[in-house]
Amino acid sequence: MRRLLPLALTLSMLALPAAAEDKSGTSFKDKAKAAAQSDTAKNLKAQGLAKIGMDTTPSPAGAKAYFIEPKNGAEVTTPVRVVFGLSGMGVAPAGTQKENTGHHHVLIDEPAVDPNAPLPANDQVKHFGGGQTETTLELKPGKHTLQLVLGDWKHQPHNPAVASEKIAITVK
Ligand SMILES: [Cu+2]
Repeated sequence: MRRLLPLALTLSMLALPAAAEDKSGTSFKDKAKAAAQSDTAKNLKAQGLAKIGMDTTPSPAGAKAYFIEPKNGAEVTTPVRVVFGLSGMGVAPAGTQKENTGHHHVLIDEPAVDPNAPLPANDQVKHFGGGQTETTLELKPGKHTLQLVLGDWKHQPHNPAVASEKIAITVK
């Protein structure tokens, strides 16, 4: 019983502003409260999206990454000069959070990568976080595949991903 009484008082106090609202319309305080609640809802939504790996940076429609060099099917000698092409977006160094930009990555011989996570850096995934638009690769003789994938400021592919077709080359 001693616990029920304060609860009843609290409830009746909470009911009062609602009654006032009915008479005078929505007060500024209520609007602020509603705004705070909707911010909370937005934050919760963002957190939820982040949890399922959907916090990717959007790419504009029609953005394309492509190889200027080498051409698909080319026979080349090592070191292989690779020139990156990008249209519909701009190149920005890693760490620079700017709309419709990213930096290039070259994927060599089809490494498994998660499109919803920052790209790893290893022998098969090369980052060009300085904003480079070309490089030379040391490749062993034989057939190789190359693919360009643009990453956002945190090295994560955009949504939808901006990636070139996979090209096949033969190193002599
Ligand atoms: Cu990167």
